[in-house]
Amino acid sequence: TQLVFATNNAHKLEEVQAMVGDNIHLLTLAEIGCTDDIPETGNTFEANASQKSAYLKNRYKYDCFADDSGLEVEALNNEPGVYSARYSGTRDMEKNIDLLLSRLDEHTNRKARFRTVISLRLKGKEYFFEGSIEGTIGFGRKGTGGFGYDPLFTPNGYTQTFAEMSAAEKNAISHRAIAVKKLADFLKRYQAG
Ligand code: ITT
Repeated sequence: TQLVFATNNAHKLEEVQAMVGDNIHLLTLAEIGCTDDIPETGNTFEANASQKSAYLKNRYKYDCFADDSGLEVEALNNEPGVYSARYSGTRDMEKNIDLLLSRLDEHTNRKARFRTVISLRLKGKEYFFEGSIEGTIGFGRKGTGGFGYDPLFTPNGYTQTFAEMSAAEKNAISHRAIAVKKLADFLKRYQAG
């Protein structure tokens, strides 16, 4: 199967391709000649994932899926949430992480969760798959792997941040892994029946 993954985030692409294996060949936006800045104006992960997949489907007619994801921090009323990629007003993750740490400064409640929502568009229908993982936010960065807020996030039951884990370890337990497993199971059943 070939399926277009509507993302400009190379880290997401790498993670998801490793998760789905060779059965599904993920086509990138570059491979289908799309260099558009896909609009993302929703207030929820669902709305944004849906908006991204709809844009690609309408404009390029490909069956495709999109991932909208982010970090929800309990003490910050679930910020940065859908604003995770541009929390500080820029896509500079150093600044985004600094801002998050400073806003959490006076808080002892460090609980957070990562969430992913996937919108799949297949033969005129839309399907959603989601995943989340609970954990805590550290007081500084730890580790150099992964991307985004990974150096801050330690999943419950673990002692390492996502950025300290190997890619294989993160990809076995992450919010994205949970959502992608549901997507892959769906595609398997879909093709069988
Ligand atoms: P696309 O919309 O092109 O897919 P994006 O990076 O803009 O790429 P989002 O709008 O979904 O993606 O923003 C998600 C942000 O949330 C991302 O830039 C990271 O800062 C953060 N994030 C998402 N998943 C993450 C993960 O597994 N580890 C760390 N941070 C993550």
